[in-house]
Amino acid sequence: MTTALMSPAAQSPPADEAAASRAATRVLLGNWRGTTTVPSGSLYPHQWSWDSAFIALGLRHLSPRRAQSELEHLLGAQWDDGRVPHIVFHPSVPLTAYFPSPDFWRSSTVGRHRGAPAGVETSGIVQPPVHALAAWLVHLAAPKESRRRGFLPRLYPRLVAWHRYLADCRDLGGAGLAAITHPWEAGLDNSPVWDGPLGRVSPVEPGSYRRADLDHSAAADRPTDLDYGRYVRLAADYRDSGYEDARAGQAFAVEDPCFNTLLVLSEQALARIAAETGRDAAPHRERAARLERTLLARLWDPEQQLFAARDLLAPGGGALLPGRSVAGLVPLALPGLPRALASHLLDTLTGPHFRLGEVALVPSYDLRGEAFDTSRYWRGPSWFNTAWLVHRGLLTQGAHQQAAALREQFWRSAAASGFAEYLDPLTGAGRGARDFSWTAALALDLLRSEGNLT
Ligand code: 9WN
Repeated sequence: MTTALMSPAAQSPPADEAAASRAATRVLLGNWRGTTTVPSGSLYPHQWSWDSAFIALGLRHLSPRRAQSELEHLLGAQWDDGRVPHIVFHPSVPLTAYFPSPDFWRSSTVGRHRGAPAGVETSGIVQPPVHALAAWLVHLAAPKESRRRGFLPRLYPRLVAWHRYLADCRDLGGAGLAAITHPWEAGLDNSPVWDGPLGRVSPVEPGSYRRADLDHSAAADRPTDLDYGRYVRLAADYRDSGYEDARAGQAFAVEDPCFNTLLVLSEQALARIAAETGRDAAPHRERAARLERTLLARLWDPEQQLFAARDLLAPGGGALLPGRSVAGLVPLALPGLPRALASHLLDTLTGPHFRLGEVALVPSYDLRGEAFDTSRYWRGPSWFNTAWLVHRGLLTQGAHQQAAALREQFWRSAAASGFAEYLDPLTGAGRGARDFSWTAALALDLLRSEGNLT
């Protein structure tokens, strides 16, 4: 697809902001594959679900048309049961480029009875539902063009079906929240918070598959082989069940605060989309309020002073998981968060466990936690998408000074690290892939949005 790009200098930002903006634009142009953007040309050469939502937030400042295409293509691969797959595979990329590949998931055959599309291969698991929020923000960037193309009216039924899938098939705890059944579904794959529930899963034989990620990234920056063995077991068992979501069949079932906060924000966005397209917004507003109340009641952890994930399969019928993860700070972005909880969360964010302002961005895991690791993936390193969510949370709670400081640190470290996938929180050194798409997209978004919520 050919689409016109707005000049990166259109809003004349100061010189070094302009340079960062140009560099971020180059990354996004380089990773564009005609209808979607790959998260990384080397490590992740397909389309990922929550990546595309974050990428669209950057693209909307360059080409609203490309931002729309990113979301349209992802939702075009939605299954008839409403699930939005976490990966949509590019057919021209060799099977060996990424594991697990299409011949592992076999969506078009094994997933057929759940309505997996016939013409495209996808994974069968999901990722956090940030899409309706992204669609709304993409619309706001160019409302006329969005209306002309019927962007929201076309997306709305698909977004509704996506949220319905989560309500109907993933409410495994029976209280109304969505449960994830694989750590990859959290997006924070190897967070130490998963160590307990994941420890109950028996890994597959080490020689039964080949990791492609280690061709591109240092082993010390990535999940261990033992974790991978367990990820593969969970995914293979889910596939072999025919991608059925009964709680009885799951070896891992967790209600995650980041996933569910994004669901609340997206349901609120659906209300706005419904109103904009002449539909009834009230059911979405009511559902968002219900979800928010349930999240506050079920996932607030008064001992750790942040939100925690609930392990639905813990002995005794469920328990909050120990360990402070950045996922537990994401509810700061809830506009209805009670003042007292917001104040506790801000204390946790600035206190010794996350040290906002003293370390690089926001560590993915408690700096004082036993499992904290400066370089291994989601076990400590600071990631840009969760920092963007915390930044949104700071704005939502009116913490404007802290938000402004985080915004500045964000785009500077994004550009200085070559748009790294993640950072060592103690040194600020880049880790994982470079030219990583959501790092560039979200830096661009903060540079262009000047610290407001739209
Ligand atoms: C598995 C693409 C994805 C992100 C996830 C991140 C990582 C994949 C992997 O990369 O996960 O989905 O192979 O490690 O953890 O959040 O969406 O960027």
